[in-house]
Amino acid sequence: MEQQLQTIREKALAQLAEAQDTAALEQLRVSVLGKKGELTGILRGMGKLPAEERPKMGQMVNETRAAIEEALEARAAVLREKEKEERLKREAIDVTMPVRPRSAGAPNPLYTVQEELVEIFVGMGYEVVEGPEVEYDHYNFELLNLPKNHPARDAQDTFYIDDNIVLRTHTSPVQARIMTTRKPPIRIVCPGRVYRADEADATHSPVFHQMEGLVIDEGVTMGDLKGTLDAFAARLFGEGVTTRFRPSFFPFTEPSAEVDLTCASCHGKGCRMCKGTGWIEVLGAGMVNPKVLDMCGIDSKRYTGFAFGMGLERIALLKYNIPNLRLMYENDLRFLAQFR
Ligand code: 2NM
Repeated sequence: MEQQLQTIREKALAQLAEAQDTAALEQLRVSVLGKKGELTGILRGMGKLPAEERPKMGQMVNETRAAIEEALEARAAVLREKEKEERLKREAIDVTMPVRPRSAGAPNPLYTVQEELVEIFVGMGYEVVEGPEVEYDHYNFELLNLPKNHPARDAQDTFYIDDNIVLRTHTSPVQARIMTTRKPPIRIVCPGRVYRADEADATHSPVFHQMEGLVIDEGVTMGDLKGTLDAFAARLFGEGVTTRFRPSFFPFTEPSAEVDLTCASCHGKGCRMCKGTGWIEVLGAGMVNPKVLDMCGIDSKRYTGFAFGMGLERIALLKYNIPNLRLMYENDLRFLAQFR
């Protein structure tokens, strides 16, 4: 039995030195020290020994077990360290590795123009207001003095959802909503997407963008409108650019004007851009029709107001010399990257 113990011990120590990972070591531990292991087998066999030999034998078994356990633990420590090293090496991250290049986007010039216009008017104390693109006939037409059977309401121009609901044809309904819900003073700009059943070409699209402004207070005059738009023109296109008002007609303003800006290409001298006139048509404007004020619940005997509107596409085309509207709707990076 002593011989057997010696063999078990030597074999275990030899195998243990060979074990290359903690899993192999654990297998070894079970096969020697486990419930059905070799050493446990010896312990069981001790029952057959004469009683006087048992203590000495038991002590030897314990010594053997202790020696093997100690060697196992030492080897396990070495292997755990080795496995940790390997894992760290495997999981190492090279922080100096360059990232995969990512293509950056670029802002659409239409949006840049909108931001710029908003910035100019916010600087003059205006508030930005937005509203629904699917709008009631009531706000889009009725309150703006565009009664039933007015030519601008023709099915040709307007996308109808049903008898009472349309895709807004301008952003004025947002202003009508504000007029019906607030008291003057009112000073707002309304940028946004609008819809008209137009044939698409280089300068027309069934979906386009507008920004309209509205100021209502006691004593607001056409002079305030002129001064405001002059300041706006200079901020947008540079010092020296002013406005020229030509008489016009809109149902929602009276009087109404088409507003030209000094041609920024030739500074008013006359060129191809302005067809020799020195002026470029950019806005519509006027004094808010008293009928509109009254329909919206604002007392036209006490208050007056001015309003103006412009197409963002047209301003972007002029400002960035873009030849075709479509370029602004396709978001081709070869085009957009020129505005980064
Ligand atoms: C324009 C031209 C003239 C306008 C009028 C109103 C409202 F709601 F106050 F009546 N908002 N915008 C207006 C006036 C818009 O766009 C060419």
